[in-house]
Amino acid sequence: MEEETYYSVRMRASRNAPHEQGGKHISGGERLITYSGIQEAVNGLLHKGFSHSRGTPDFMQIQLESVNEPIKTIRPLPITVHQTDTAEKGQAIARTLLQKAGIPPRMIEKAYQSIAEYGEARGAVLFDIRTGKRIDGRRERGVRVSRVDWPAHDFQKWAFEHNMPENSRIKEAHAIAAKVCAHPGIIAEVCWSDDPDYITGYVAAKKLGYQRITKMKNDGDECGCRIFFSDGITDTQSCIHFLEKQPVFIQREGNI
Ligand code: PML
Ligand code: MG
Repeated sequence: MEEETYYSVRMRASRNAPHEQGGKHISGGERLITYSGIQEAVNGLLHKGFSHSRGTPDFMQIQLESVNEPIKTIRPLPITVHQTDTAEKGQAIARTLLQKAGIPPRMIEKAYQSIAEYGEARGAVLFDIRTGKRIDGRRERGVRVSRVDWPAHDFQKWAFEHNMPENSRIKEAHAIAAKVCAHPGIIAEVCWSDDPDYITGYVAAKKLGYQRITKMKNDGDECGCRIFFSDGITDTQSCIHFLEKQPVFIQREGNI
């Protein structure tokens, strides 16, 4: 039987100029689908970019590439929810969870001291917990986790079983967290959105699963953050290559 070709579709949208010319980041999105899914994916990404609380973009790029490498299958992380009523309490829970994941408190402190700078990156920051330094070398671009998707039927079942809303934000956050935690050199991730109307974030770790924290910042705040904590990565480029280029499907059941 002929293998079906998969395509990576990526969208990025900004305002005032393209990102690389200093425009404000509005939205981004990723899909990994077959030919028959391209139309729906492009429409969905177009809609996502143009219905954003960070503003209306005047630059958008939608890029399509065929994927030739075999697709790896990864299980979603187990989920725990922490209900918080203030950003301070939410951030305190996040720090405690990062410590439980194995990050020394002084390294958590060090990362948090640079949150304002790290939040400026469009993608994620890779932070080495042995040296306390950012190691991705990507400046304002950061690392963009790509080529990851969660096929609709499997995600819908998962959302139903876990009593979670069936929306693309939840799907993408869980897919990214599962891919990131699957890298042997990354021990945890912390993330909260840069969208002013979205205050929920999470800590994810191999040891802890996806720990959802319902309030990590105040309403209206456009400062988000995504940090991957690495421990003992010797080849940073291969880690970034995995995050950006390794095709991955999230799958809750069936053979892997
Ligand atoms: C984002 O919107 O960029 C990240 C959202 C993270 C939280 C998703 C959730 O569990 O609600
Ligand atoms: Mg956003």
